[in-house]
Formats: sequence, structure tokens, C-alpha cells
Amino acid sequence: MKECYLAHLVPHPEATWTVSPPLSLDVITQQDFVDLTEGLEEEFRREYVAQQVDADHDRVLLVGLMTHNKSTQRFEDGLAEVERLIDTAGGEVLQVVKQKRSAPHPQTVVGEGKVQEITLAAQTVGANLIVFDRDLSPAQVRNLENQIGVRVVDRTEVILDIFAQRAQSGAGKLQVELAQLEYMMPRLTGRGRAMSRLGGGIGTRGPGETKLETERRSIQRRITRLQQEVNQLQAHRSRLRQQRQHHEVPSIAVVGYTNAGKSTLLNVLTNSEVYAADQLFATLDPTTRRLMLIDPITQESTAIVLTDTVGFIHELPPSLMDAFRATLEEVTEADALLHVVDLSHPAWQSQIRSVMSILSDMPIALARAGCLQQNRSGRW
Ligand SMILES: Nc1nc2c(ncn2[C@@H]2O[C@H](COP(=O)(O)OP(=O)(O)OP(=O)(O)O)[C@@H](O)[C@H]2O)c(=O)[nH]1
Ligand SMILES: [Mg+2]
Repeated sequence: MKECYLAHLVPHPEATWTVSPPLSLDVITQQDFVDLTEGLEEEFRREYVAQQVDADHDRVLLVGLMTHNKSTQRFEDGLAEVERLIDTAGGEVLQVVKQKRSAPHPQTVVGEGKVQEITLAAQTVGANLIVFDRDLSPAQVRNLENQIGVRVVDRTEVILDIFAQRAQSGAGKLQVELAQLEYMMPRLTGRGRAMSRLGGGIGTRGPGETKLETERRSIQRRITRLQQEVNQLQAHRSRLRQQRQHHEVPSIAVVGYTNAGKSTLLNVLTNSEVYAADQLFATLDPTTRRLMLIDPITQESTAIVLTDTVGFIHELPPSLMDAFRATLEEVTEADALLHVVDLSHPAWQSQIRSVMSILSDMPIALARAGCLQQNRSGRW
């Protein structure tokens, strides 16, 4: 052997590792490796702490898994959407790691070599959070966290985090807390320590970590209480709707993918100032506004009410669907639905499919969706 090379990771985002110039065996044998390793580890630690101090946002490594049943386009669109979700939640995606597999690995989602690659990449870029572009089982999260040493969250957790940040009204907060607790309940074991160790950030806002560490049973009691409160909310909204029906005012619910332009449309039509912004899930609470329609021929005016509500997303997390049932009932109970589509979005067709699929999961909505088409060809 004539020459050797010394290679190691470096704690700088610009370069991942360095490889030394060719060294002779003599030089290599004189190298104090313990000293070198300790020096590097110290540097990594310093860099990591510095990043933690100046960053009030999560430094995210995003992992995308492309399986057989997904086209490249669907996969890339989905990944771009998760990136947007992370951004909305206040995180910064530093690097994206992708893998193609026929099916997710049962224990770790991605293969063994990929887990190592993720671990290395996370250390190199100083990521404090790994986000997967899909949902993970509690065991998968545990295995991945143990192997990578960094907190791991799935897509649902990012969405729940956005909801937690957006919730303004009492009803919104109530429903978000219920969704979060229902999601976290099966994930409580073994997760509490990782949570308290790593502090705030995506997936930890909302009910708060002390609550997460309390006994399962007390959380179950809280879930039961919240369920009752959501039931009351549902009953309250139902009474309001009945009053409207009593006055025979037809209601139209504005539905569509998140960020499609629902609130903007409501604002324009009814001259209102509902919060509308280029953000995912800008609207959580339903808003109802009256609209007067004038028949162009007879000049007769008809009053209707338009309801703007929470937007949909591909694979809307089931815990959110359940917790937001009082809100979503505004949709299922409306006389007609107005589906807003953002045609400028590259994935608008799949967004339509996602919305229709969510609507078809809502018991009464299927009949109403038919109603929409009727209305399109009719006067509306
Ligand atoms: N160019 C253009 N932008 C629009 C139009 N309608 C809405 N927008 C913009 O699209 C963004 C999203 O609009 P919102 O009305 O908040 O969308 P939303 O469907 O209520 O979204 P969420 O409540 O977040 O689910 C905003 O920045 C709007 O200004 C439109 O017709 N043309
Ligand atoms: Mg809106």
C-alpha cells in the first residue's frame, strides 16, 4: 500500500465531507485519531447548538418514499405538497431524501441503507426533525427515532401542527385538541421522552407536552370530555341551521382543496372580509354570509347563505375528519355545494379527485354532490 486517504464528515452545510490529499502510511500512523474525532465532534456540537439558538423554526430533512402504486408525477406532487405543509408549519426543508421501494419497509418505512443515509444527512445538515411524506405507524416512528437519533414525524402530524397554529376560535381549538389527542393516544408509549428532550416545534404545539406525559387514562378522560363538547357544538350548529331552514333560506357550502380560493370567492360575492391568504388551511372556522341573488329577467331577488369552511387535502387525516365533524357538517347539511378549483395549480385534476373522494366519505354528501351538477346545468 503506497497511499492512504483520510475522509470524514464536516459540520458545514456547504460541504458534506472532506477527503484528504494522498497521505503516506507513515503520516497516517502518526495521526491521533482520538484527538481528530473529539475535535470534530466538538465542532459538530458547537454548530448544532448555534443552529438551535438562532433558529425558531425546525430544520427539516424530508423523506419521500415512492412505491409501485404511485406514478412519478403523483409522488413528486405529493412531496412538493408536504414541503409546502412544512413551510406553512414554520419549518425549513434543508434536504430531501428519496427512495423507491415496492412497498414500505414494515419496521422503518425505508430500507436499512437509506436509514443510514438519512442519519448521516441529518447530522451533516444539522436537521432537528425528520418528516416523512406519508403516515407512519407508532412502531415505525419509534424504530426510526432510535436509529436516527432525531425526532421523526409523519405528514399527519405536520397537518395537525398547522391546524394547532391556525385555530383561533374556541370551537377551532377544541376540535384541534381532540384531533391531536386522538392521533397521539396510540403513540404515547416511548414517545414522551423524545418529546421532552427535544422541546417545541412541528407536532408539539397544541395540547402541550406536559399533557402528553400525563397518564393515558387522564388523556382518555380528556378525549371523552372533548368528544362531548364537540357533540354540543354539533347540536348548536344544527339548531342554527334549523332556524335558517325554518326561514327557508337555501344554503350553499363552498368546498374545495385548501388554498383554492374559497374564502376569496366568498369575500367577493358577499362583500365580506373573511381571512384569505396564500396559505394552506388559512380558514378553519366556518363563516356564513348572506347573498342576495337578483334574477336578471324578472328582477326578483332571492336570499341564500354561503358558508365558507375548512379546505380539504389529499388523504385528510382521519382524526381531523372525526374531530372536525361539527365543522364538516356545514358541508354535509348544505342544500348545495359549490366546488372551487384552482386551475392554475399544476395538480388541479388530482385535487378535484381528492375533494370528491373526501366528499364521498361523508354520509350525506354524495347526494348533494349530484345536486351540484344539477345546479351547474340549471339556474346556478
Ligand atoms: N390569481 C388569483 N389568485 C386568487 C384567486 N382566488 C384566490 N386567489 C389567491 O389564492 C390564495 C388563497 O385564497 P383563499 O381564498 O385564502 O383560499 P381558500 O380556498 O380559502 O384556502 P384555505 O382557507 O387555506 O383552505 C390567496 O392568496 C388569494 O389571493 C383568483 O381568482 N386569482
Ligand atoms: Mg379559506
